[in-house]
Amino acid sequence: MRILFYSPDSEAEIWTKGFAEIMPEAHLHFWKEGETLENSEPADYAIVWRPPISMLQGRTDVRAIFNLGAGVDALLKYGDSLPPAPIVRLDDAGMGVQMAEFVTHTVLRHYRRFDDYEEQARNSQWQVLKPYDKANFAVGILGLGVLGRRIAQALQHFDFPVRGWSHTMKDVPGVSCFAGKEGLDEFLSGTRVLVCVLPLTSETSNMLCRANFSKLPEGAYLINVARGAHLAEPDLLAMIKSGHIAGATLDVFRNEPLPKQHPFWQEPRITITPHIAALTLYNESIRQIAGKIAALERGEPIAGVVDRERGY
Ligand code: NDP
Ligand code: OXD
Repeated sequence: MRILFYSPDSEAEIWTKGFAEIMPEAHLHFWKEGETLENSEPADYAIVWRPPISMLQGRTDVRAIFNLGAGVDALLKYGDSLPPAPIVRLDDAGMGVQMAEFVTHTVLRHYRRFDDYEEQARNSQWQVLKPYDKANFAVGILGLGVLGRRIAQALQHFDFPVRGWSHTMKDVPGVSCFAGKEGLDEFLSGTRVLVCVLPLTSETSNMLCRANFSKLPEGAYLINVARGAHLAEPDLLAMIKSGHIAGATLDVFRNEPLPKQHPFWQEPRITITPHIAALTLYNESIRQIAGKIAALERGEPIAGVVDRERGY
């Protein structure tokens, strides 16, 4: 079995070794610029992370394209230039627990005022601050999918009121659920910490904007772990300056790496991390993809097939 592979930021040797252990029949071929179906051997499957379209365009050989991440926006942006093969995303694969760690840490840091205490410590200031009231500290999660639900579960352990917003109505124990455009305003009006873990689609792009921020209570906090294009950047800066938004932790940006001259770096109420909220884990991803290839070879259905119309 021949697998066409592209993931420029990760280590080829680890993938080769990992697949060799679990799928000895598979040969991983690392795609190089200039290779097309015409001038290279056919492949059975493709495994990719943010590939150039020249890698995939016109490839009628691959039976499925596996995305080495949960978000498929970097693939779907190519539209009809993509081969017709099913696109399969990573389904948790160890990312759920990382997201839960990242978001829980950030919520606790803000709720327990560690961000304020860090600022005080920088000024050698010893002062006890008024604690926030947990009953008024609801965490609202935009996106109640694989990762959003895992985040909700983790926050519930600390007794935060948790709300979630999705496309179709959900029933998640202990979570106040809202759905669709008609449920958004009510969801936002009771959300003190807004967590974005939505896929990037034409419907969700720029959702984190002035109009929606205005519906949050005064002093709300933003955590964006989804995609940079969800956020209207000037709107966030303006809302932080006005005091309506207390601060934000941002893991994803329109341009990554975030350029050195970007104003976010100068805003002390914004905490920046370099797209690490949930990293793609080698072993978990290899196991999941190998299991799905085996299922496809047996003619069985698999989870995580992307709906191209919906965009996720
Ligand atoms: P899922 O597909 O499992 O979940 C997506 C959720 O978003 C679903 O609940 C879906 O609703 C909801 N949704 C989608 N569109 C809309 C809409 N228009 N209105 C309301 N709700 C909507 O995705 P995952 O949880 O696996 O991943 C989510 C995203 O997290 C990824 O797409 C990626 O962008 C990001 N990510 C970021 C990482 C990082 O390190 N920063 C790492 C991994 C992922 P419904 O269930 O009703 O369809
Ligand atoms: C993903 C990501 O989508 O790493 O998995 O951002």
